[in-house]
Amino acid sequence: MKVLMTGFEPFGGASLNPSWEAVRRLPDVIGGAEITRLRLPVIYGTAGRMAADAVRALGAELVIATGVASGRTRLTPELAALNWRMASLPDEAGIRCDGGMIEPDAPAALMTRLPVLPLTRALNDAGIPAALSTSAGSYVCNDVYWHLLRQEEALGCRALFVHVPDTPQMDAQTAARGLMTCVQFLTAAPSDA
Ligand code: PCA
Repeated sequence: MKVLMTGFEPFGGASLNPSWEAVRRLPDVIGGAEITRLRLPVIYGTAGRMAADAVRALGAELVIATGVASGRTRLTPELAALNWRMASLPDEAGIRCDGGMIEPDAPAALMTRLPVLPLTRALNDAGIPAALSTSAGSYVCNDVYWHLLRQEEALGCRALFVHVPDTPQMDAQTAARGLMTCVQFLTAAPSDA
């Protein structure tokens, strides 16, 4: 099984992005899954398109996109993506979105079909502080999640977004261990669970 893992480039003048620092530490194989890592720019639309193109090119059956959420102290799998862009911070192409739908004729929100509550429990059981989040925000992380969930059927790929805390709330090694647990849990056959 092929799995795409994405992290983001630094943004807003930061020198590192903890999501990429975690993703780049992942091994090439986790359980039976082949891992491909992709670093996305923090740009509305472009990042989501790049992630979807990579899923298509790889034939990935699972994509786990990650980004940093400063202020959080736990790994937070995201339940849903909002059809909304709104952030005071411009993206890295200089675009600022003051509030508006990503796709005007589409649903207001989309939920992942992956078992996020059992996954959150599995993370905590593995010693990784985790909590289910009901909001991926309305900046570029949410934008990527929206694009992936919206195209799940067309891509034949299940999607999950996971926010990682900023350092030093969680070090890159622990975040990477948490992402490995996500891959193991989500790629295990039901009989292995
Ligand atoms: N975090 C931002 C965008 C990129 C990132 O790592 C977010 O939460 O939207």
